[in-house]
Amino acid sequence: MAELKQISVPDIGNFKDVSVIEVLVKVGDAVNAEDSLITLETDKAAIDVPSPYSGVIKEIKAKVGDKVSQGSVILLLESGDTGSVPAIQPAAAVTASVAASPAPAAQTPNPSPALPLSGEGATSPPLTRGGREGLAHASPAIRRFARELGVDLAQVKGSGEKGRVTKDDVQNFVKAILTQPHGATGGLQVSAMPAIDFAQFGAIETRPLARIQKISGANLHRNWVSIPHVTQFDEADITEMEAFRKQLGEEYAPQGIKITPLAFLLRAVMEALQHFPDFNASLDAGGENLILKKYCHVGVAVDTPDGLMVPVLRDVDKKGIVQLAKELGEISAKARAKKLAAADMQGGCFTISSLGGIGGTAFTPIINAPEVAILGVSRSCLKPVYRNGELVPRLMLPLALSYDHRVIDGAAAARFTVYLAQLLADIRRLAL
Ligand code: CAO
Repeated sequence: MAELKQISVPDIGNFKDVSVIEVLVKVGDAVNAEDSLITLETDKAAIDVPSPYSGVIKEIKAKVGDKVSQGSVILLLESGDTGSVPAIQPAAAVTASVAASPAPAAQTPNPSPALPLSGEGATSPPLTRGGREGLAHASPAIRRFARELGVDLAQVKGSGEKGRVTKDDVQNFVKAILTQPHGATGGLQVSAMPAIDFAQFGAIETRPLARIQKISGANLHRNWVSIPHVTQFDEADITEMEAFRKQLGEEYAPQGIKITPLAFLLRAVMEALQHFPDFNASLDAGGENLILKKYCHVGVAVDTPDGLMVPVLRDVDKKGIVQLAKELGEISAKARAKKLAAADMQGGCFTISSLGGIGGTAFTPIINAPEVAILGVSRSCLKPVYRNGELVPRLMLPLALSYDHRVIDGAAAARFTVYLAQLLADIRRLAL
């Protein structure tokens, strides 16, 4: 007949007031004799307390953070078994100690290279990627569970206390791998970031990332690891362009239109895209064909208090500089006011990221896939330039073109930036 049994901490050697670091079961769970119920952590070892009987968990008395000693009641179990509570053998504790007391994550060296394996070289089973399982912070029961599923614990981010890997973490890891679209990693296999308890080094504050940062962060990461980026640098002499821009700016200021260098850049980029159509293109999903676009929509990176957004200006080839300046002002204001619709950010052919209003001399922008190139613009600077036998002061604009090397050759990229610089240096060409 079923009987309600009180399960308590068995003989755990000389340890007293030991922390409960994980409760491995919940009310209603059916367990077999020897299944792990809770994990305790001493200063030397993590120890799983096994169930002495099979049965169903009726009530849990211990919770994470409790301090327990031999005899402390852990839970109530309804069981038909008879028998006595087995003591944990010292040998078991020693085994646990070896398996589960890693060096703190922060000091764990990562022997694997950042992007170690190609698809071909990856010979390990799908869920075991690195062989660093012995260094992960997890209880013996979780290690066993992970081993049964073929999960390399070093790949699993622990959400438990001090970055400890829990059963849920292992399950979520498996779920994430199984629901990942085929080929999503493009054959790249990277070892997981170690979970570090920064509080061990000093005071900290935890602030969740903004929603936009989470979304754009995932896209940036994908683009960065899956596209072979090269960045071509150049400079454009915008001395004349600036003089004209200022004149135009004064004319349109009463109408509330701010003419910034970016409006000229949009126009010049459009001309360059028409001259070099491979830059106004995307690879198809299979990576076998280049889709050349007959339209010209250009995205502009906008810095908002919640993170980076990239609204798209439509039909740039059909608009003049003043119209582009007006739309740029409107769309960046809309982005900052969080009023952009999804459609405002779709369909871009190329992106411009301008940090010129802020400063800096150069940076390497990340391509906004499925586009194949992006132009980074830094702050213009007055420089001595050697011309016709003498040094003359010229206003130079730094350009950085990141391109997808699967689609664009280095020579084509250099031609593109040279052409762009020529257009900006002699804006009469923009009217051609
Ligand atoms: N060199 C020198 N001055 C420049 C310049 C350049 N390359 N580009 C702009 N400026 C000047 C403008 O003329 C303006 O000067 P005044 O106020 O004296 O007229 C000032 O800098 C500010 O310009 P702005 O930022 O208001 O306008 P913009 O058209 O240059 O840029 C926008 C608009 C929306 C692109 C910009 O505000 C922005 O958000 N930039 C950041 C983009 C970003 O975060 N990129 C990084 C992506 S990767 O993380």
